[in-house]
Amino acid sequence: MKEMKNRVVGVVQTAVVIWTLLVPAGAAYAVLIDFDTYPDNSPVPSGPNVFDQWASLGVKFFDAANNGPAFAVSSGCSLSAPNHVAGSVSATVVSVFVDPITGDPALTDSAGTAQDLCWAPGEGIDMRAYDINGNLLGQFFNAGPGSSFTFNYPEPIIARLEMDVVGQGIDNFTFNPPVPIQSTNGVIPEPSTLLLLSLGGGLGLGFRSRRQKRS
Ligand SMILES: [Ca+2]
Repeated sequence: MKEMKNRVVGVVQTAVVIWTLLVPAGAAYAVLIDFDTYPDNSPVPSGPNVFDQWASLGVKFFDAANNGPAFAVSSGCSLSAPNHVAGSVSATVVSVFVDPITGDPALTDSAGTAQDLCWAPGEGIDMRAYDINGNLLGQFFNAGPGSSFTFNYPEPIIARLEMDVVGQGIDNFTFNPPVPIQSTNGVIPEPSTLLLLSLGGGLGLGFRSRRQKRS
């Protein structure tokens, strides 16, 4: 019996050691952007006001047609009130990942978005993930009220996400903190990055818990 207890204690201690190795102090967690406030907590006004204001968190947004700002829309349909986001001059909103310190291009292993709560058949967000060389990594047509979808990869390879808005608004955009490109060349991502893959997948469920009626 005593031997059994020692064995259990040993297993627990080993698990604690592994957890400590996998989750270093200060490990970063997925970033959520609701487009309702900027990183300094000031409100995002309606209009073409979604651009590089979140660069300090590792992402910039723009309209694919002119590389100018995307459009914040105050709407009762928004998943998180008051805003969701659409293009200013086209239907395609682009997000690029950047080093929060230098602003240089960076890569993430997980990125995606949810959409607003008012949905009709045929509506949705056509999402495409690209690597740093412009190669298409994955495509998904995200459809459904408040539906969330996230691209996940075992290493940071997503440089850019394109989102075609089809009768919907982008809201509650989420991604893992990007890493500078030079640090990923031939280097295996940190275990904490891999761990976040499994944690990040559950975020969308929380988004769907909020329900609003069409205004
Ligand atoms: Ca929002």
